[in-house]
Amino acid sequence: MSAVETLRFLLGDQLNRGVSSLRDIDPARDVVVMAEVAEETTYVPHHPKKIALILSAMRHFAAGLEAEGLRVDYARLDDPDNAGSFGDALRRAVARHRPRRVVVCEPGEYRVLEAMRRWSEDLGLPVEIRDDDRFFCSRRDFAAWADDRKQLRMEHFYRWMRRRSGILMEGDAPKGGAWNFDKENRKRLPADLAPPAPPAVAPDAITAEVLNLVGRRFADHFGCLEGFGFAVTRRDALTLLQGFVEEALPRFGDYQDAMKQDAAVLFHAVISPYLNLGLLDPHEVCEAVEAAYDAGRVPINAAEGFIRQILGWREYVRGIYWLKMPDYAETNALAAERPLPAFFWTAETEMNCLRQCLGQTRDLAYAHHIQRLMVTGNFALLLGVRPKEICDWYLAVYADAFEWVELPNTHGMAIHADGGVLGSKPYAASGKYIDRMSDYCRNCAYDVKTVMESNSCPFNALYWNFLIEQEARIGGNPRMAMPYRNLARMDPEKRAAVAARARQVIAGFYA
Ligand code: DLZ
Ligand code: SF4
Repeated sequence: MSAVETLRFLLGDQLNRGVSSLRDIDPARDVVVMAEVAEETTYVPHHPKKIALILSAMRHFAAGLEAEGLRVDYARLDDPDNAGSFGDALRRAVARHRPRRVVVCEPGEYRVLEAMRRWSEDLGLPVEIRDDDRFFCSRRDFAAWADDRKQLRMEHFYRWMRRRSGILMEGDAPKGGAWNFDKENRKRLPADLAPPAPPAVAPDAITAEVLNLVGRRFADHFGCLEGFGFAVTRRDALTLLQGFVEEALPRFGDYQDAMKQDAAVLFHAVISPYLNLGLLDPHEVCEAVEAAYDAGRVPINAAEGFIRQILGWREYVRGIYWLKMPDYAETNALAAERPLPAFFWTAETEMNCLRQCLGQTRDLAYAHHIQRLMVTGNFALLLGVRPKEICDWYLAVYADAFEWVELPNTHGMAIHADGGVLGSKPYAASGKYIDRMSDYCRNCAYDVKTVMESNSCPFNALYWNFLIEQEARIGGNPRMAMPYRNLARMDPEKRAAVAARARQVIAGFYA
């Protein structure tokens, strides 16, 4: 075997043949190193389906590289001498192959980047950390965009990205005549409208082996492994993307924010795990959606709403993450100090909206954006859960959660712990919002219409109590003017009674 020139260390969320660390690979002299390691599977207690998805996708990707004639040094989690961490795995691979240098693509998490920056010194070898250019906007370009702005806002960034990429543009003008059709993404779901069957791929032999391993090893993690249906190859992920564009996308725009009892997916794509692992590329996803619009197969509110999530929101949160880390994770602008209630890890609660969203998270490692933002996230915001506890929960339980995307969405968007870096206001809402956007309240033991009764919806007392407790911090925010005008109409006795009712409700969460 010829001497090894370069080790190319590939992480579990870099599963794309075009990734920067593989681009100039020399099949004759280079070796790809991939490692399933205990530290990555347990630094938060990931959902078993998420672990299975990542390990199976890694094994399929490695097999594809080998089929192409590349050399892959692959460490399995159940190898008797498994290294335990990325650093150890690489050290051992360097000892085995004695390369001249190591090439990696930058990771999606600050914790891992910090470790990577020490590798060169630890190994006594050049370690080249390359940009992750699977995104529309590089970290450098985002920093330049953000540089001269007092306030960062997604809508400004998104329009800049539309112009820059030419996506959904007709010359200088947005297709459909407007930049944003957000107001047309909020329809209630008609009771008689049946969504298409949720996407699913049957496990093959490699996945079956991984499911067996994960079932044995991570039985104590929250989440159920049965019914695993994620795609684990690029080919299957592309098939699911195509199925989404044909079947669900036409209605995605209308019902993007809707929620329905016992229907997890509705008209959503569930492609975020594949995008975040590298199986799908955001450019091809946007192109597929724009082509469907151009061909007259989907309305503008669907195409624009979807593209906004990928070209706008996803890129924006990544930009914020890298611009603001590591300090970003430490902020606690609303002084939230309560622990995460235990039912987040069991789904056992009488609050139907939470039982639905938590139960489906346990079963599928999936919830759509409004379930995450307006049910679980809103609840954590109103209750004042410690930022790190709720962020680690999201990072653990969702199949698509990697820190670059999870942290800004939770810490910034959902619980406003960043004090408004990412979004302009806290998305605080009472039960009324949940009732408007779902059928959950109709099936709930609590009464969404009242605040003070023993069976009143807990979100209602929590909502008013949140406004009362946070008045000094957010009462002056112009975007909170309306809720604070409503609060101003509440006399002092009523305020005290609401606060007392909230204390009682909160005590119940920890009983
Ligand atoms: C999330 C995850 C898990 C569960 N397991 C592995 C693994 O065994 N090997 C691996 O290379 N990557 C894994 N990952 C993804 C990493 O945690 C991810 O690459 C970093 O958090 C950076 O985004
Ligand atoms: Fe949730 Fe309140 Fe509606 Fe029950 S009544 S489903 S707790 S919002």
